[in-house]
Amino acid sequence: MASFSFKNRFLSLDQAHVMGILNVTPDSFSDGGRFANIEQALVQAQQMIASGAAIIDIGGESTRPGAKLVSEQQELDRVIPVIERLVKECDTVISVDTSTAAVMKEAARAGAHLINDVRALTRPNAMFAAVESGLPVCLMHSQGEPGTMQDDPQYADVVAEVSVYLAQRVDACVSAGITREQIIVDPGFGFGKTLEHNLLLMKNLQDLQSLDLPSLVGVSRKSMVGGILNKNVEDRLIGSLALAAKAICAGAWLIRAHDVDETVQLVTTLNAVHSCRY
Ligand code: YH5
Repeated sequence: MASFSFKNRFLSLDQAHVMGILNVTPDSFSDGGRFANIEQALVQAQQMIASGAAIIDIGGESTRPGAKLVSEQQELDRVIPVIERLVKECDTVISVDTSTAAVMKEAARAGAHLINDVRALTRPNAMFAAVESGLPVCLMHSQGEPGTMQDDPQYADVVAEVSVYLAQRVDACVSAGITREQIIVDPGFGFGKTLEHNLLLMKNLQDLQSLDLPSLVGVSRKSMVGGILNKNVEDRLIGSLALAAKAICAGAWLIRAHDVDETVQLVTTLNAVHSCRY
């Protein structure tokens, strides 16, 4: 039974798992002050863990299309207290969704187990901070910055370009001192991609397997689902689950999701089929 190690915590590579999304951006909370926000985030995390999340992904920067950049200090203030508490109070893998070197450093000190970077360690000092932390990393493909990435994304061959980009970032990490065993890759659905690009990537997702690394897929509630079904964000669960099923069948290892209970049911069902012996 092969497993991926996150410092002192481990996840089997022989089955798929769910990463629950914990947003600690101010727009995700009513204005109850910092303490109330932390407590509310912890309650939400414990609910996701009870529903079977294998990883909790904590993010303090909104990377939705058109979102504004947050300052380093804002990001630190939002995520570090939540990481500190969760590492103490649960035995789930704790991931930090950040591109900022200082946040990576502080998150590692606070006990985080994974750095999830939608900018694949391209920001100044991010590679160095990740190497210094000794933590595994998730490298995601993106074209452009969240503020403008959906303006006019262009590719000659989106599937090939995403694969080549990820392979190059993996090489950069290995050169900097991160081992291949510490790397997860992610094609970055919705990050500088039209609906057509997202569909092509999903249809050909098995091509990513040639990198021979575990992969993460995040489609939960994204505009890709909205574009297919013409549904508002609160009505995208079924579409998100359908894409998650397709992703697992194409070899994805982790599914990043808001609706953890439903996504765990989906993943557990497919795991049962895939581990059936005859
Ligand atoms: C991802 O795919 N995504 S943040 C727009 C939405 C809904 C959700 C309503 N961090 C990923 O979740 N990290 C984010 O429309 C991520 N992979 C990895 N590794 C964006 C997000 C979202 C955006």
